[in-house]
Amino acid sequence: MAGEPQADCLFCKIVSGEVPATVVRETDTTVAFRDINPQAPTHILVIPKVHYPDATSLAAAEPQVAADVLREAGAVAVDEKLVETGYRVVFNTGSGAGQTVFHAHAHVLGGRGLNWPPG
Ligand code: IU
Repeated sequence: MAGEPQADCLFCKIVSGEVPATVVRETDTTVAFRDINPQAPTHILVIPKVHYPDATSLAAAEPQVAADVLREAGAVAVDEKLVETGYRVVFNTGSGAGQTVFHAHAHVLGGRGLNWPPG
């Protein structure tokens, strides 16, 4: 059923605690944890606890939870002191855009200069 945990999903396993992660924030609907392969001095993923394959399908089905993810991305930026220097929130969507884990997630990147356009 839409939104239900998927047995083969790594991020569902992080939500359940089956797979460890360095969690920095948690709410009723979201978890934020450090990326294992950081692409910037600060690189944190914010995920919904419910399973949807990407951010736009989450937003279509559960817009309040999508808003929670975005709000938590902003809270991470405050916690990590990224607001003054700037930071990027990225939702890779589809394998052609670099998405490798098909459970919705926001990357929060900061702590260095970030070029535009991204690669
Ligand atoms: P992507 O947008 O789907 O490519 O992002 C997936 C991210 O999940 C990527 O940055 C990985 O380094 C990260 N990640 C992780 O933090 N922990 C893991 O066990 C695995 C991937 I697998």
